[in-house]
Amino acid sequence: MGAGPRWTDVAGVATAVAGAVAPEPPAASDRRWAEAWQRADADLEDGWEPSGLEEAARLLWGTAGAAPLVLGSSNVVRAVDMAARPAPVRAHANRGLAGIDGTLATAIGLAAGVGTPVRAVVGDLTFLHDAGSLARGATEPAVDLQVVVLNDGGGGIFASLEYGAHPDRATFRRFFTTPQAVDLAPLARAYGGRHTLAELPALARLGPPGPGSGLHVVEVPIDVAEFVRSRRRLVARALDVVARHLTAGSQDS
Ligand SMILES: Cc1ncc(C[n+]2csc(CCOP(=O)(O)OP(=O)(O)O)c2C)c(N)n1
Ligand SMILES: [Mg+2]
Repeated sequence: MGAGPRWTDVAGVATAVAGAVAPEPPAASDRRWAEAWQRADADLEDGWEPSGLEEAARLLWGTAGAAPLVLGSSNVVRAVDMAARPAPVRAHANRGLAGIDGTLATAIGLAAGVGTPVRAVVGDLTFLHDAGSLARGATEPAVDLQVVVLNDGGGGIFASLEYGAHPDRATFRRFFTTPQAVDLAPLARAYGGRHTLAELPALARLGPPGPGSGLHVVEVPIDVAEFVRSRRRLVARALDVVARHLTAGSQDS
């Protein structure tokens, strides 16, 4: 039996399910292997220049203050994972790394339930997918919600995945990037909110949402081409670093 209240073998195919395995001190070779990975990681981090997307993620994480932070899926949560420095931030994210639906509803529910201002950081499609959640029943209390939209003109993540190599750029844009022709400023106003267009450097001065700030949509233009170039450089360097630190023989040097 496992230590938990239910069988861990959901499909019922195991003949034996073990409980906790007693930890054993790692063998010297395991330790050297782990240390080689740690050195490779530090080496990679050393020369890393974050792209605009990751810089925005780092700033928004670092300036969240006491406001709970809701992270949109796709590149946002990944950029925070890559770039954020350790800080006592209360972060929330829906459904792991996938599902772009319901993120604004989550942020509004959190603000209403916890009773504090909330900052949400989302991609442009994530924002548009759930913009209807910004509608407030006329008899419902307002919440203080700052929504930072990292607008890279559609699903930027697909440019860095295998679909990004599609030979026909128009087809790729239409069916994968799916950029939208929606003006976020009047949209925010229609829901009783304010809208600010903020270039990346101005983000450092964007404080967390405060009591009584209501709905504030902060739109930040993000250069997706720069993100893709930076990601390619990072992958190339990662392969190089791994080759140097982890190929046979290099562990003992
Ligand atoms: C409900 C739902 N529909 C579609 C998808 C597929 N999907 C994953 S990421 C993504 C693009 C999201 O775009 P955006 O919010 O702008 O984030 P970016 O990729 O630009 O960081 C889509 C459509 C999904 N995850 N969930
Ligand atoms: Mg996007």
